[in-house]
Amino acid sequence: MILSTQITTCPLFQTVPVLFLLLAPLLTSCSELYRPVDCSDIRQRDNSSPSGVYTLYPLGERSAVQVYCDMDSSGGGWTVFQRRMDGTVNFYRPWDYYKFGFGDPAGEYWLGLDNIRYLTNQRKSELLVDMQDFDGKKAFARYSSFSISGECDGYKLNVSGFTDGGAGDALTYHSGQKFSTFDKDQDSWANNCARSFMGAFWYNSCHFANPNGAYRWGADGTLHGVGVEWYHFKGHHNYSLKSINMKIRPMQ
Ligand SMILES: [Ca+2]
Repeated sequence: MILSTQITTCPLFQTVPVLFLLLAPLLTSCSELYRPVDCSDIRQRDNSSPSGVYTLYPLGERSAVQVYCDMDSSGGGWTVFQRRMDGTVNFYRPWDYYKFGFGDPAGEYWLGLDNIRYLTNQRKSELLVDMQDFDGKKAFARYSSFSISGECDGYKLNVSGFTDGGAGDALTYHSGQKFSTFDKDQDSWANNCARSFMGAFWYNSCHFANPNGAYRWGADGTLHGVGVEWYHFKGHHNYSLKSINMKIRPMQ
């Protein structure tokens, strides 16, 4: 008697959760439809969205990544892929960190070459580089076209269309270069630029910009060219900036 009760009741009790599981995707699909690819999507959906950390999906639902969106500069909608501001994060890291990203999206971080590749490959993008020195002087450099190639091509940089916001053009020199870290030398110099200048970048032979260099708190000529630098802004190679960030937005 007990056995037969168990046999008849168990399937009944199981029916409800099974049905619910089958229906669950339908019930929740509406809220899951919105998966912004970049910060311009968020801006477009709600133009009062403030600057801050958001979750983006550069390559579909399984590619969630936390990113800082700049909603204030030049109309907003900028996806920040590189950010230095206080020296709290060590940027002297090997290849895999630059490939996949590191740091804190609310502070200093690098989004990762794969994500930058996805974003600039899907949508033609422009680049804005904002910077500030320790005297509070601000400047920017803007480029109407920015993209990078895939890993098998060395994440080669393609940047053009410079507009001067007081920072000067320190990046065109790097266009056409592959990305280099201290453990993966793909630069155009006989020696290792990343090791010599304590950073990771699209080094040529070697740099006019070193945004991922050592955070050195301003003017310091003790070691040449190793700081967080944008040569044409400060006019020499021995000034490490207070802040710099690099961000992209689809062409409008
Ligand atoms: Ca080399």
